[in-house]
Amino acid sequence: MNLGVYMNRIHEFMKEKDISHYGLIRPEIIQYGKILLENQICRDGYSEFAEEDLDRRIDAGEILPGTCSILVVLFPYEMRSDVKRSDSYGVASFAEGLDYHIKNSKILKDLADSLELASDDYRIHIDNGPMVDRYLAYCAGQGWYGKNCLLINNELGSLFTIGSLFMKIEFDESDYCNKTKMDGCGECELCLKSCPNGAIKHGYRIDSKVCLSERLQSKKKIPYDMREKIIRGAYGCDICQEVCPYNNRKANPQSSRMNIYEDLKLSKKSFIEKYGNKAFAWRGNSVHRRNLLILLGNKFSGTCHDKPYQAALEFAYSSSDMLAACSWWAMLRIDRTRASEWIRKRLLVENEELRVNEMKELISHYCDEN
Ligand code: B12
Ligand code: SF4
Ligand code: SF4
Repeated sequence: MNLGVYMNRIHEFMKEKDISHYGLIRPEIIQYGKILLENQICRDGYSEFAEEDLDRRIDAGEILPGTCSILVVLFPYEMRSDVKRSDSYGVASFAEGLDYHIKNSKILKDLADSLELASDDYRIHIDNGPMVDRYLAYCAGQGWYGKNCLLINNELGSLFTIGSLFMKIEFDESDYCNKTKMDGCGECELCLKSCPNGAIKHGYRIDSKVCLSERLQSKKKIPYDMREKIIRGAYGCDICQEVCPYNNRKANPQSSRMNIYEDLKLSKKSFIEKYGNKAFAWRGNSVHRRNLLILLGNKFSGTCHDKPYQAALEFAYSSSDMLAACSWWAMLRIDRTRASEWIRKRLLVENEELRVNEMKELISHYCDEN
C-alpha cells in the first residue's frame, strides 16, 4: 500500500466509527517523557499500579519491536454517571458500560484489519502495559495536562480513555503530529480544592496513597478516616473531573444502578458471570465486596438500621481478614452500641493476633472516647 493511502483509510475508518480525536506519533518522541516520569517517581506517592521501570515506559519496543508509528486515539466514556443513590450504588463513569479495554481493543483491531496489517506488525496498548498513555496522547497533540493530572481535550474535556495502535509501518512525514497543546488551567484550582483527601497536592501531581481511586483498587488496608470519605461509588472516583469546567457533558440518568445487598451475596463465580465484562471486575470479588461494605457503613452511618447491620454481620466471620475487618468497621458505623458489644464478646474468644489487634484498634478509634 502506498504511504498516503494508510492515513486516508484511518480517516475513513474513524469517520465510520464516529471517532473524532486521534493523532500519529513516531516512537522516538516518547523518550522525552522520561524526565517528567523521573520527576514524579522520585517523590512520594507514585502509584502501585504504575510500572516502576522507567526505561520500559518510554520504549515502544517493549510493546512491538520495530515500531515505526503509533496512532493514539481518545475514546469518550460511554456515559457520565449520576451519583445520587440510596441502597443502590454505582462506579466511576469510565468503568460504566462494557469494559473499555475490551470495547476499544476491538475497534483498534478492526482498524488494523482494515489497514491489512499482519498480526505480527501491530500491537494494541490500552491501559494494560508499561507505556504512559497520557504522554502518548499529549505528544499526539490530543490534549494538555490539567492540574488534576488528567489529559484534557478542549472538546471532550477529560471524559475519555486512551488507546494506541503500535505499527511497523511508516506514514508520510506530514501525517505525524508536530505540535502539542498548551495548558488551559490558568488560575483555576477547582480540582485541588474539591479532592476529598487533598491528593492533588500542588497540581500536576497526585499523591496516589491518598487518592480514593487508587485506594479502592488496592488491597492494602484503607485508614479509617479515608474510608469515611468513600460515599459515592465502589470503584474509581470522578470528583476531580466533575468539577472541571472543561467537562460539561451532562450526567446520564441511565447510568447503572447496582444493588448493594444483592452484590454482597455474589460468589466469586457469579460475580464474574454478572460483571466479568466490566472494567471494575479486574480487582476481583473480594476487593469489590470490601468496597461495598465500606459504602454500606457510610450510607447507613449512625442509623442503627437492622438490614444493613445484618448484611455487614454476614462477613464478620469471613475467612478473609480483609472482609472480616471491614464488616466489623461497617457494623460500628451503622450501630456503634450493638457492634461494640459484638466485638468485645468476640475478643474474648478470638485468638488470631491480626484480628485481635484490628478489633482493639476499632474499639479504641470508635468507642473509647465515649
Ligand atoms: C497508575 C494509574 C492510575 C493511578 C495513579 C494516577 C496518576 N495520576 O498517576 C490511580 C489508580 C490513582 C488512577 C486513577 C485514575 N485514572 Co488512571 N491510570 C494509571 C496508569 C496505569 C498509569 C499512570 C501513570 O503513569 N502514572 C504515573 C505518573 C508519573 O503520572 P503523572 O503523575 O500523571 O505524571 C505525568 C505528569 O506529571 C505530567 N507532567 C507534569 N508536569 C508536566 C509538565 C509538562 C510540560 C508536561 C508535558 C507534562 C507534565 O507528565 C507525567 C507523565 O505523563 C494509566 C494508564 C497508562 N498505562 O498510562 C491510567 C490512566 C492515566 N488513568 C486514567 C483514568 C481514566 C483514571 C481515573 C479518571 C479513573 C477514575 N475515575 O477513578 C482516575 C483519575 C485520577 C487522577 N486525577 O489522575 C486514564 C486517563 C485518561 C485521561 N483523560 O487522562 C489512563 C490514561 C488510562 C487510559 N488508557 O485511558 N490511575
Ligand atoms: S480521583 Fe478523587 S481522590 Fe483521586 S485525586 Fe481525583 S478527586 Fe482526589
Ligand atoms: S478543575 Fe481547573 S485546575 Fe483542575 S484540571 Fe480543570 S481547569 Fe485545570
